[in-house]
Amino acid sequence: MVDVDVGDQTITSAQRESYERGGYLHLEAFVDLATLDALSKASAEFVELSRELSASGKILDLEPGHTADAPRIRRLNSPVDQHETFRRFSLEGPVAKLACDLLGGPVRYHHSKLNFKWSDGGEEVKWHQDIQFWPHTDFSPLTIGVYLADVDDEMGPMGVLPGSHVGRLYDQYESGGLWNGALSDSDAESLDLSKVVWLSGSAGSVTVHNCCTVHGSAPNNSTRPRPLLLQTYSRVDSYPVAHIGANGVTGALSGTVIGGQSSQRIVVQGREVVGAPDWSRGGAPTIFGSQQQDI
Ligand SMILES: O=C(O)CCC(=O)C(=O)O
Repeated sequence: MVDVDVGDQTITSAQRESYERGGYLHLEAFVDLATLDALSKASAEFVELSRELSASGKILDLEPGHTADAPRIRRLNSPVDQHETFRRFSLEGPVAKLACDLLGGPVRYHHSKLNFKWSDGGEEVKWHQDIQFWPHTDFSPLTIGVYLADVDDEMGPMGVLPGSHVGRLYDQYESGGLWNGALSDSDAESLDLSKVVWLSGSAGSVTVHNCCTVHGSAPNNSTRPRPLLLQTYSRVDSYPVAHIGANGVTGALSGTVIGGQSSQRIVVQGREVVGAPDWSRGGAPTIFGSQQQDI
């Protein structure tokens, strides 16, 4: 369990309603300059680390053209597990508080990533919804993105389709049965993409999108990388469904409860189950140990 400073609300009720209605939010100047500087320094450490690598690994996902002299990083995986600055920021900092404010109480951290979208052609992210990647027991999960640099329209900012979070949940497999992780061309063509909102913004601004919101981003055609630090949280009574997609491989800190406690209550088919404590980190006692109270 992690405490967050429960001081002032990070958002107004109008902003929360706007998120609930549209499935997204964009807040300018949300992260202060000192924090932003610390995040950028931590990020730069991984750029240096990448110079020693010639292929993607567990920590860094590299573009094919990556070299020591001209790094091209696609993603830092699970920054929260890689660096104390990222851990503190995502689990105790202003974005954790924002998640609590948006979800109306304690939250459960799920995963994090830092998408660099490198300069001069850093790759597009096709239209997709997140919930199919890591289904939960409800649709509360949301992802908060923090731009670590100023991002204009040329740099492939996050694009969201307002209202799509209450619409259809798409099958993101290809017709041959391969996982594609994106809407099919025909499903994408069925959407009114003229309504997409492109969330360009200055360093320190944040984007929020619900797990069902259709979103994506264009290639980065500028000369500057577009680092976007993303972290996902759900309501505390929402749980990832095991053995589907990324659930179970989202890092050692996945499941951390922020801003309160978990009552371990879950509603399944309309019936409330008061579940046992979380033994995923400490190992489960046997029923004998629990019943004899010698755990
Ligand atoms: O980096 C982006 O522009 C979008 C990232 C995203 O949607 C994802 O990684 O799921």
